[in-house]
Order: sequence, then structure tokens, then C-alpha cells
Amino acid sequence: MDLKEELVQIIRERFDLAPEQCGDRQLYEALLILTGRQTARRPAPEGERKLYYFSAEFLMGKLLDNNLLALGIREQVRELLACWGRNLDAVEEQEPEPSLGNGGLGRLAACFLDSIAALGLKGDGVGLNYHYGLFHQRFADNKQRETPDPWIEPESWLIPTGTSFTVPFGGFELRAVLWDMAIPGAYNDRANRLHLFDVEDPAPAPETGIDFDKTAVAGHLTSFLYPDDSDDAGRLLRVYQQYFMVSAGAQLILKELEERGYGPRELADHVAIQINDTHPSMVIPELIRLLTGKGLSMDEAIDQVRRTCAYTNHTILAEALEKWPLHFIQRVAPQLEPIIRELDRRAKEVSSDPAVAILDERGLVHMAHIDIHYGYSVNGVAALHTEILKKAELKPFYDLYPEKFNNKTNGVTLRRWLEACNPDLTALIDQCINTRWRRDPGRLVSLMEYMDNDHVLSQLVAVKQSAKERFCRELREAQGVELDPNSIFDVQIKRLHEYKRQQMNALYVIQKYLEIKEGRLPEYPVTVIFGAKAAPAYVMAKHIIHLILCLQKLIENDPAVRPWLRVVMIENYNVTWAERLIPAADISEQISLASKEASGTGNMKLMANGAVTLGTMDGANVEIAELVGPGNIYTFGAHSDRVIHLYDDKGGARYRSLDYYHTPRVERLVDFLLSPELLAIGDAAALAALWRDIKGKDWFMALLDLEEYISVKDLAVRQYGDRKAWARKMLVNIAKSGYFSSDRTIRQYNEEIWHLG
Ligand code: 26V
Repeated sequence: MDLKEELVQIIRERFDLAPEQCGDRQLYEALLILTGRQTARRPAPEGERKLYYFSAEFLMGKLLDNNLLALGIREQVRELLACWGRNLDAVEEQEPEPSLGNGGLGRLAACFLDSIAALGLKGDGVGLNYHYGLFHQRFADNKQRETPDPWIEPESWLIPTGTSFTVPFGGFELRAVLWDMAIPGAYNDRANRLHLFDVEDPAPAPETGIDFDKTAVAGHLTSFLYPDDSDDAGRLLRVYQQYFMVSAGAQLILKELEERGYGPRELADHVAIQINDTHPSMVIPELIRLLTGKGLSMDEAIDQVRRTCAYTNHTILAEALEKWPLHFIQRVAPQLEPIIRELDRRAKEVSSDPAVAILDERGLVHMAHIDIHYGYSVNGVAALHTEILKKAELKPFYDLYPEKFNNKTNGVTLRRWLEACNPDLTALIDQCINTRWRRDPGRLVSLMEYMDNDHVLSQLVAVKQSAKERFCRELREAQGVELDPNSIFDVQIKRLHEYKRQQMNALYVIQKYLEIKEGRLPEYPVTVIFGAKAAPAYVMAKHIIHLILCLQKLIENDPAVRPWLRVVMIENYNVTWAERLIPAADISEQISLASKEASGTGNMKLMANGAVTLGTMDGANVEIAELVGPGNIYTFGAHSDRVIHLYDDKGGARYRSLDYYHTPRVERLVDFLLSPELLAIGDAAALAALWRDIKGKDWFMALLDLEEYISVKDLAVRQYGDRKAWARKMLVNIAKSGYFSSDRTIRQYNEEIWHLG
């Protein structure tokens, strides 16, 4: 049966309608069934060793477009719908975005699944099926409000598998029910799977907001990603989630191993486990428990696990390095306690340095330390990040096990982040260098030959302009905000965190606002666009959102400033908004305090779509700067060595924000937080708390880099005026972005860590 016949039949069976009579919703459901059937027919890739990628987050984004592209039927479906008078884009609007992730780590996991499948490697994801996701963000009274994000509909990508496992908790047990999402490979006829475990009897969403009874573990275990951990019940729930995920995942691995005809002593020969940050780290003691239960000695079990598990570190922020009280683990999974104690005892035999202990004197279990002692690989996610791990954060471990450490600079799938989200730019690239770059993104570098081609440069500018106009339409429809597509789109999109320094960008806005009020107009109108969610319990992050929304309103209501400067914060920023905004960005804000951003991946997506980076020498920005050269990026700020030195002395004592506050320009900007203009709009207590924090603490040193940031950003705005010179910068950025394809990253993981064969 051909595609058209199959689709017509699905529509008839399901709705008893002819295609022309269907609405977008019905067509969406029909396409869901069609792609579901097509991927279900695909076998898994071949391979001696199978990868399991364990992650608490998979930030998948909408899947219809992606899956049609991977199945190679996107254009055919588009034409078919057009014959019926329908538009595929409108049908795709029907799809809810899965809410299974939070930020960079989760989106990276999704890009990796896409690349693993595209390269035909045998590898599945393992995670949890959160019913209400992270949360849905709304703005009210210039503040973030959280509501549940119930993304699972009766018709969805989730495939029931009929498989389930018993997870033994202290005092009770739960069934972990397995749901799958199919991950079709773009250049082959195979498909991998994302395995999502769920409780049998999920609780309904909370009535108001996202608060619920966190002790009701059986019903709420898979309600939310990262439930509030400001009390013990919340922290315990996270441990329940983690153990549920890894116990069910480990049981699945051993079941599949047996089905493939291998015994438990052959685990390491046939399985590789990638531990994505420390949320899945309990998979190590859990596998040891299950293997010893199958008759292996402790030595044998540890040996198998040590040759199976590899760990990726995604952050050096101390507060994000997980340490669980041993008594939590005792309560959640008492059977792991003796194993963790034994692992700790053996680690202490290897080194008596307390810095590498698994169990510390306060009774905390250092999850990353389990991974490093009992895994065979430890990787950072950008060159600078890996160097900092080796030289500073994990130095005692590097001294013990230098052979385990390696770098895998992150990447992004250009199928989603260029081909799918920016068809006009894709067509222009195809027209210049033909389509081979799509499979081999390194070939984008041939675009460098068009540096002096005025025609191509002006087409590039035109493509960017139409992307900006499209984004303006989409934002108007969604949020009723009208932007000027002829202004510079200056874009900062990422989770809200003090180290990412959205507050520094806000201080730039204040500087421009005050200049314009004084009659000093910028060289070019600028629109500063933010997209960010703040963790619900992260008070300072919420204050920063409040400041940005107040600035948005202040300028909105000021006809003298509006033509020159705008601020807009996108409500409920998610993958779908990123796909709309990234093609439209002119400037990519990557302004984290040097040493704090492990890599960044938004920086790569924006670069591939022709945005020019304005950034610190942090994370993968360093590699971007090396690739594009100094004329095609704007860098500023203290270098990581200096920042690390400033933190060195008993936690930040060397940096005194007041020294930087007391300069004429800076003081005025910071004090504007308490100006009558802002107080007339915002919440005085929130603004004052933020003002006090920046002035008196400024833990992530926004004031240290502020003056240089303002002058470099002014330079970028000035240079934007030379449209041709700017178009060259865009071209160089696109041309050099091939290195940041996640296909390259995954090849390196496979060649240097997984060896899937
Ligand atoms: C840690 C915690 C700690 C407790 C509260 C909830 C929570 C949620 C997530 C995390 C881990 C955050 C790690 C993370 O997302 N790192 C990001 O990983 C990206 C992919 O490697 C990288 O590009 C970003 O620079 C890095 O911040």
C-alpha cells in the first residue's frame, strides 16, 4: 500500500471521513497513527554492544515533523495535504510538546537520541514519563506562575509495551510500567526507542498550581520532573524517582541481555550504559545488587559494572552536584545501603583522601564519586569544561584515574535545528553547496567560498529578515506583542540562573533606557528578547524574571523609548519557541560567568542559524571563538582562571561586589532597580531583594564584567549597521557550525567510549 492509500484508510477507519472533510486535529491524529505504524515496522539497528542512555530528562520537542523527516516522507505528506487543501504546518500546531525535560542536559539527550538513530547505532534512552512535566509558565503581575503541563493526550507518541518490572522500595513495592517512544533513524530503515517508565496508577494533576502531597509516592512518583526539593519530602521523592528509573532500567537491561542469549557475566561485552549527570548514578549499586543476586561474586559484579558504565558531568556548580544523605537511601532502597558502604570501603582502600570518598563524614553519599570510581569513563562536555574538571573540580580523581577522563564537546542535531526549523536558510545553503552537508555537516565550511559573493550575502540578509518577520507574526498571535522586525534581535534563551547572568543583560537595558531618556539614541534600534523558566523554588531567579518583565512594561508604555529599545520575555519558553526564535536571532547572548557554563548548546543552534555570538570565554564559546576567528564573534569578560582565582579564597572572598558597584556608571544602573519608575510597576520587596543581592553579594560577578559587556555590545550594535560586513559574519558562523553537529559528538562517544561495533 502506498502512503496515500495508507493515510486515506486510516482516516476512513478512524473518523469515517474523506480526507477533505477532516479538520487539522483529525489529520494530526491520522499522521500520528501513520508514522507510528511506519516506525513500528522498523527493526532495531545491529550491534555487538547495545547502549542504554540513562537520563532524568529528555527534552524531545514536538516529534511529528522530526519523524516525518526521518522517515523520508515529509515532503510527500506535505504535498498530499496540500492536494486536500490543508497545510502541514497548521496540522503540526495540533501537537502538544512533550514536557520531559528542563534545559540543556535534557535537550542534549534528545539530540543524542536523534544522532544515535541517524548513525544506525544500537542504543535506547531510559527515563521517566512525567505526566505534568516540568511546569507550564505563565506571567501575571510581572511574575512567573507555575501550572501543571499535562502534555499526554489519549493519542500520543507513547507506545504501550506490555512490559513492567517490580521496583522494591523500603516497606512497599511499585510496578514500573514501560512506555516507549520510537526514534526512527534519518538515513536508514532502523529505529531505536526511548523507554519511559511510569507508575501503574498515576495521580491526577493538582487542582491549583503545582503543589501536591509529596509523601504520596505511589501516585505522584511520575507527576513532575524535579519536584520542589526545599523540604525532606521533596528530596525523598527525588530519590524515589531516581531509584525507580534505574531499578526498572537495570532490570530491562538484564532481561534484554538474556533474550539476546548472553549470561550476566557477559554484561560488559554487550552493554554500555551512559549516565547523564548524577540523577541515574544509583544504577551502579543497583546493577551490582542484581548481578550478585544472579550468582556473581561482589568482585565479579563490580568488574562487570565498571566495564559497562560511563559518566558524563554537565556542571561544576557545587549546588548541582548531588549528595544524598545515606539515611534517605536507606529509607528508599535499603537493599542498596550495604552495597554503597562496600563501594565506599573499597574506594577508601584506593585512596584515603577525603575528597574522593563516596560516603563523607556527614553521612552524605557523593553520587558523582560512585560514577568515577566504578565507571570506566568520565567526560566533560566542552574542552574548557573538561580541563577545569581535570585541573580543579575533580583533580584528586584525575590524579587517581587519568585514563578515565576525556572530553566530548556537545553538539546539536542540525536536522531539527537547521533543516526543520529554518527551511529558507537550508534552501539557500543547498543552492550554494548542494545537499551533501546535511549528512556531512563538516561540508558547511565550503560556504566560506561565498564570502565575497554579494548576491549570496544579500540573500542571507533577506532570509534572516523574513525569519524575523515570521517570528513577529507568531509572537503577535501568541502574546499580542508587536515587535519591529527592522530592529536588531538580541536573544538570550536559556534557563534562568544567576550564573547565566540574565541580570547583566537587564542592566544593559537600563543603561540604554537611561541614555535614550537623555536624548542619546543608539545607532540601531534593539529588541532584547528573553526566554527562560526559573525553578519554582529559586527565589533570586524569579526576582530576575520580575525585573525583566517590569522593564518590558516600562518601555512598552514609553513612546520616546519604544522605537529604539524593546524588551520582551516569551511566555512558557520551550523547544517549539526555540525553533521559532533561533532562525530570527541576530545576536546570540552567551554571557555566563567564565568557568560556570559547562558547554551551552543554544550557542551552537544560534550560530548555525547565522546569529553572531556575544559571549564570555566560557564553555563551548571558547571553541566557537577559535573556529570563527576574532572578527566574527564579540567576546568580553574575565577569563576562567581569574574567576577561579577570585573564588579560591574561602568561597568568593576575593571578589567584593561593592568595589564594582561604587563606580559612577554601575551604581546608577543598579540603583535604577529602586527608581520611582520601576517601583511604580513592580513589587518593591522583590526589586529591593535583587538590588541588595547584586550590590552586596553578586555571587556570579555580573558587576565584574558589566562595563566591558556594555561597551562590546554597543560595538556589536554599531557594526550591525554595516549590513554587508555583518552578513559575512553570519556566513562564517554558519560555515563553521558543522563541527557542532551532534552526529560528530556521537561518533566520538562511540569510537572512544561505547564501542558499539
Ligand atoms: C541539577 C539539578 C540539581 C538539583 C535541582 C534540579 C537539578 C536539575 C538539573 C541539574 C543538572 C543540571 C546540569 C545541566 O543541565 N547542565 C547543562 O548541560 C548542558 C548539556 O551538557 C550544557 O550545555 C550546559 O552548559 C549545562 O549547564
